[in-house]
Amino acid sequence: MSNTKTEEYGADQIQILEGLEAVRKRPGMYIGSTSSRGLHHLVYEIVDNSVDEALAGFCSEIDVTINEDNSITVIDNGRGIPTDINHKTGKPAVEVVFTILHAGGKFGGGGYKVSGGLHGVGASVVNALSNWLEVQIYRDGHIYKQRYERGKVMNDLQIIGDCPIEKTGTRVDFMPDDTIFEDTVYDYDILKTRLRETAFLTKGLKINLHDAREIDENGNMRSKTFHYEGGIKEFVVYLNKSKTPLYTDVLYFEGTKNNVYVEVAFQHNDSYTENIASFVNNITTPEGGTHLVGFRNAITKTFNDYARNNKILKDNDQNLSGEDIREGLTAIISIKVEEPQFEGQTKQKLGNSEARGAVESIVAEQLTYYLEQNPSVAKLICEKSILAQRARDAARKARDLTRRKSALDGLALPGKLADCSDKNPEKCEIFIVEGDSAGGSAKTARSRATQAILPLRGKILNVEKARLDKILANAEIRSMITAFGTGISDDFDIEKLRYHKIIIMTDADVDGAHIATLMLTFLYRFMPELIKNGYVYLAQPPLYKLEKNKKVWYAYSDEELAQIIEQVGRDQNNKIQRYKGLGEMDAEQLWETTMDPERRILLQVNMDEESESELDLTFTTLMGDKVEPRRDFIEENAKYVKNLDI
Ligand code: TSJ
Repeated sequence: MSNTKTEEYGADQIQILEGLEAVRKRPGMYIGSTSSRGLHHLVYEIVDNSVDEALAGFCSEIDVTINEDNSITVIDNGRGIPTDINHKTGKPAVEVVFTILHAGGKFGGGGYKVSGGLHGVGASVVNALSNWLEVQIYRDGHIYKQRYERGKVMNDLQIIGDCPIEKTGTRVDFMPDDTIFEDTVYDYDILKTRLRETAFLTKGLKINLHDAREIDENGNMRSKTFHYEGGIKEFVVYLNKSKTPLYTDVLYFEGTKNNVYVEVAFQHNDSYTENIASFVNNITTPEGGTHLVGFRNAITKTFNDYARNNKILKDNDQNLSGEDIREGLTAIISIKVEEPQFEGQTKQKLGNSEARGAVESIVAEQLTYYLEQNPSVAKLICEKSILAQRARDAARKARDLTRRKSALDGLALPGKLADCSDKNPEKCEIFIVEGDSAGGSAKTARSRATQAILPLRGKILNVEKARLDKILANAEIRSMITAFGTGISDDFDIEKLRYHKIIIMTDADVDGAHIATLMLTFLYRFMPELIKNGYVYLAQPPLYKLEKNKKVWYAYSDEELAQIIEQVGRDQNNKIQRYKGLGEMDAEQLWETTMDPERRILLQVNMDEESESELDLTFTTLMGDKVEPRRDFIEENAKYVKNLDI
């Protein structure tokens, strides 16, 4: 499976560093945050230990359960955490694992091999941050158990029963500490996404997720199993599911070099965007690093060599650029190294230099062979790359043109824009409004000094489905670019941004959600800095208006409407109007409910490091070519899109 077979492991190999009080004092240092993200991180920290056991070749199945009380149970069928006495501490190895920070061979070399956990701190941190935690070990025909509360040992490791000698494994139950976490309710979908990814990255490993809070009519828990014999090859199939692949094979190469185990899988689809996710020891590296560079170098070189040797590129033709070859490419790069070095501000970029050479030579060698064996696939990719190259040239010309034009015209703002009078970007906001009629109301309603209105007609271009030259020719998109003032892609300059709030205002229905998504896709692809800096917002128009005895209430959700009805009494004097679109509100109502900074609700669109790749996936599903699955997805998630916290 991989190169991580463990050496002889004993209780003595565990290193001891420091106590757990530090963790409770500064939890953020160990798990990143005490928000919902930190809460979910606890589960990954535990599960990663079982994944290590699977990577070592001793565990084939993991069960994760969200219990009714939001405690978590993780069970694996590995060898069971060692129970023998660690000579440095005089305590059972398992107790050391749970009570001493950084215990486990993670940092000691040998013993444990790390799979996950960006913060790589493990079981003791989870223990320190749990109201209670219980571990049970099936090993040597016995069932061992120990309980902890807020990191403190409650009893010595005990044998509580016997089991067949061949039954082995580890079970951990824990309850996150509600005095530490802001929110202690687990989200099934968050765990589902992450566990699916873990299963893709660990081929053959079966992971079952259960939710005891949701029981169906047959009395069964909501459950899902992830089990992929094809590993990352199936990951690529999954990512391209809503796309049209350019050829049927998923290319898959694997090998070990310089002590680096390398696996890559990829397939082109007929879109124009590149979707590459890279991992080191099952940890995502959103900022790439040496392994990604190696992959890029290998495919650029190999395809150029192939195209030259086979006269697809003539002597006078310029080389294909990496970007051209990666157009429409979906790829997973997964490597395993003994001592990963993470670099950059967020420690999400691989630094190990040996990884570049390893990935580069394994991919170049095996891809060269593959292309020779599969000339029709080779030809499809080369031809797509050549088209991409031509489009890129055309786009450059188009962009040069727009650049020159705006230089001549000064700030040639779009005709449809009703700009604000204040010129201080920090005070200014721009509403991007769906439809001319809502745009009209918004122009009447707005506060002229600081609020600008840009109405857009109908759906904007889906930038996932068009090449840059076409995108730049689109009138709605050009209006946005000129209104913002920043330029795009290489020319992008955030200093020139004219508004520090970009507010997308669409109808509160499925179409509105779709338009908002198209807009966010555009911003994400071409001006990600706007999202990263928190300048992008979604307006929240109300869903209902309730009128009674000349008083008016607005409700932004079904629950809120129910609350208001309860408050005012349920009788025939209640006049309830359901808003189907912004157009049904007059200017005053639009102001009161959605635009007035004193009263409105805005959702800020977030893109933080860890979810960056997830955002990509969400958007790809939303924006795929095949209309049907996309529509289902949007309908299912219309609410989610509204509450976008990507
Ligand atoms: F996080 C944790 F420590 F609490 C935890 C560890 C939680 C869960 C659910 C499982 C595990 C875990 C640890 N599963 N399997 C193991 N394996 C070992 O610790 C182990 C077993 C045997 C040997 C050996 O050399 O005999 C070595 C190791 C590291």
